[in-house]
Amino acid sequence: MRNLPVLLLLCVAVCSARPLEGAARDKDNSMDLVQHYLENYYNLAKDVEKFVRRKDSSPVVKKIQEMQNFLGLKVTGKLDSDTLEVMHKPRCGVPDVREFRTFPGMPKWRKTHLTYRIVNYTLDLPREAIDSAFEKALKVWEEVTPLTFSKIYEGEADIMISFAVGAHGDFFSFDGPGKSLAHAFPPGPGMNGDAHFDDDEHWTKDTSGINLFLAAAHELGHSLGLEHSKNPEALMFPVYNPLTNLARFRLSRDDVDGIQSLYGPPAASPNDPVVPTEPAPPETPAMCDPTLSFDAVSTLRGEILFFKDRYFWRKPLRTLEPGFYLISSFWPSLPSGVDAAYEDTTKDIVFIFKGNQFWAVRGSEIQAGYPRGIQTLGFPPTVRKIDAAVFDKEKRKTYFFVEDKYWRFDEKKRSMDLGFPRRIVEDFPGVGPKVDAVFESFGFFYFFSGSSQLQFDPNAKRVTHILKSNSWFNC
Ligand code: TQI
Ligand code: CA
Ligand code: ZN
Ligand code: ZN
Repeated sequence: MRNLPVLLLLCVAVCSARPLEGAARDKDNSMDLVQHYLENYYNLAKDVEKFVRRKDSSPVVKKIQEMQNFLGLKVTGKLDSDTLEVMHKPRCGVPDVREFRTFPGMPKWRKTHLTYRIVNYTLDLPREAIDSAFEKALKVWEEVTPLTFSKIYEGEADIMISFAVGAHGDFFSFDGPGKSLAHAFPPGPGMNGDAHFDDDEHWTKDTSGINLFLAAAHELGHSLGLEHSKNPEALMFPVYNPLTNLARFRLSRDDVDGIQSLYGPPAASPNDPVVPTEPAPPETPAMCDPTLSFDAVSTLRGEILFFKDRYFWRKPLRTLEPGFYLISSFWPSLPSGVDAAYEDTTKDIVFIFKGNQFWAVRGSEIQAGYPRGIQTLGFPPTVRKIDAAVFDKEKRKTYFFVEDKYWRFDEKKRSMDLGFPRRIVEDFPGVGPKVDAVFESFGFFYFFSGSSQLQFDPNAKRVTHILKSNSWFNC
């Protein structure tokens, strides 16, 4: 136990200054007790070694102070007799740790859609790594609240993010490498909500320096109204923890409780179960499940991508077994549960739709300037989402399916053709009334609806085959 010597020193200091009464309270017993007490009720030990130590205060002293503060004792940071006495009292097993906190007056954003702007960039990392760190950090909070964020590139955003050194226009100058790493202001107008990062730190993608994603997630917690938590498991714990397992990063229950105390949980979507069940880990779809349906299907450079929830299957035409991947492992900023996707083979771009937004990806790269609103394609505001989309390379037209209608987009003119929407049943007899997904292969359109799939010949205007949705997977 690495912290035992610390306790020993402490105890020697305390004990020699003021010997403890009572024969039973010999040093060894007391130390065991203190150690156990702080471990069990104040989360000591498990985390002590993990944290970067601050110059003035060892974690043990901090824990003692925390406990004294909570129990209304004089905050000395020392094991004085009052403190030891409390520790000897019988206790019930509920930890005393008061956990998340909000700022005085509980400031929070009075709207759910917030803007952010990355005003400048550190040279420590490539721009896209910085964009992605902030995107991922915002997503951490977005996933557990009704809040949504969009990035702006000029003007005043709710959350202005910047890198600076030394004095930088607020009362909290940075201080060269180490110590103060970053800070952020609670919600409100002007400088409130903003987050500043010390450019004298070495910002990294991993944890060799200060991990930008972790710091951003912590500071954005402040920007949204969370103060520090006493729970050492929490992202909002006041100490940067370089041993965080980034691959398995999760908000703690305490962070979620904290942010939801301000904003509530995410808005229910129509597909949510009526009776809230356990927050069960999301199910992994099985490719040979006969009831399998897809969110969207598209080609990509001669392969077929089948999107489902947070995942997609990738099927090169020649290989039998498709690969199965997390969407976020290919495109970290894409959402899960996409609505539609199509490949414009002439541009080598796949367009991916969710809600009223769409993204353009070339290979693994999201194109600059996305997401855009679907209204920019010519949809009226009444169209809230697209069910399916497919590109016809001969005519260079894209078909968008929305409920029981479809629209035709001219990729050369970049505008919607006149005379649309039309009813799907009129021009795609046998298909619909609604479709989940569609893609094109060797001149055929393949339409998906639930667990069935239709091969459609657009020239003959008829269905040529009825298949199961997962017929491409060689089940
Ligand atoms: N900066 C402190 C922090 O962000 C500043 C601060 C102290 C603060 N008390 C506050 C901000 C109360 C808002 C409300 O906690 S720090 C990180 C980082 C720091 C930075 O540089 O000491 C963490 C402390 F950058 F990694 F997020 C902890 Cl996790
Ligand atoms: Ca610093
Ligand atoms: Zn500042
Ligand atoms: Zn903080």
